[in-house]
Amino acid sequence: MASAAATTAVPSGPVPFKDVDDGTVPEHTPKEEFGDLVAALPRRQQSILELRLYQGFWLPEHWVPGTVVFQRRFAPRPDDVVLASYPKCGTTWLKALAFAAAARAAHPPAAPGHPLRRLNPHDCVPFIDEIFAAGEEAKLDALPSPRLMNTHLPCTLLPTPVTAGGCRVVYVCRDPKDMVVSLWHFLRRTKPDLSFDETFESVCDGTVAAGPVWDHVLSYWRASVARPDRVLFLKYEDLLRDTGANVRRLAEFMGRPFTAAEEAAGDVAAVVELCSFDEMKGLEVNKAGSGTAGRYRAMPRDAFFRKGVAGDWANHMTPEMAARLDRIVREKLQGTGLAFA
Ligand code: PAP
Repeated sequence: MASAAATTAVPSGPVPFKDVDDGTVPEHTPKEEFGDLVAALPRRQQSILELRLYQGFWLPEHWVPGTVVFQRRFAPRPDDVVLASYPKCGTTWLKALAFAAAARAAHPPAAPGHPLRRLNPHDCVPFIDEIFAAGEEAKLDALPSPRLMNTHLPCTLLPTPVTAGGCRVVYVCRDPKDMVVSLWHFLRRTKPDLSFDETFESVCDGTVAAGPVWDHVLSYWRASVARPDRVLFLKYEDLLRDTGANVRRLAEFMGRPFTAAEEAAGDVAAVVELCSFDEMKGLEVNKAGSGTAGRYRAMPRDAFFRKGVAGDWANHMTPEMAARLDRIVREKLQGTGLAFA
């Protein structure tokens, strides 16, 4: 007689993280374990956030313990895909696109019951360092392969087994001017009187969460140049221009290229449609209330779907401000082969 193990179908990933998160909370967290390390780091207050300078980047204080444990204990699987981004540069969209493309065999993108129609993308793809911050890495271990996870950490802060090529990394960047605008609107959901100028200045001088932004972008750019087979570098503006072409690149990079039959069946277009701004913004799950996973627990879900365009900076900053930020970024990126148009 076949054993139960042999007759039970082995689940295949990626699966929505929220569907497998049993809600258990460990007794001890890295916050206690690394309290002294955090307290010894240089500190700056930036608007609502307490920042600590950790290995060259200003991290929100509450990110640091999880980052340390992530660096020390994360063991990538070869088929893992880590989605990386600077905040407000297309994280939510990339999570949706990558999940829809990678899980399309189990969840056809046009299906009414697709997980992305009932879960916010942040509930499908977990923040890795946050899982480590909560001491919940057993939940990551329990995820079936291939796993999809994400981080806002720069490439130089990722665990060595990841930067050594132990898994694939997909990075999305965005014109920093539009990032500032998006960040300001997002932070205002928590601090309505936050001035745009304050947010802008913090980005320009680098003391902003996960900043300086140019060092963040360059860390992944350099990695993608050195190891294009391991690090895929995407731009939000390119995704807007031709989402389908980038979904194909993404699927191929993740080791799941669209077949001719899938192309003929319109599966690429179905992924694009499912993850489109209007579709995602219109879903009940992304309109109602707050309560995405972890870090964004208290954030209204609609805060992740504001406008979804390129060039909104022109409605928020003077030409002088735009020229100043452009100049800073241009100088920092000079000679690297990377530029924002
Ligand atoms: P996060 O880092 O906090 O998760 P992130 O998703 O990177 O945020 O950024 C949110 C931006 O992506 C918002 O930009 P905006 O403020 O300029 O409008 C949001 O509207 C945009 N966005 C979210 N989902 C999509 C999507 N499906 N298509 C295009 N843009 C999107």
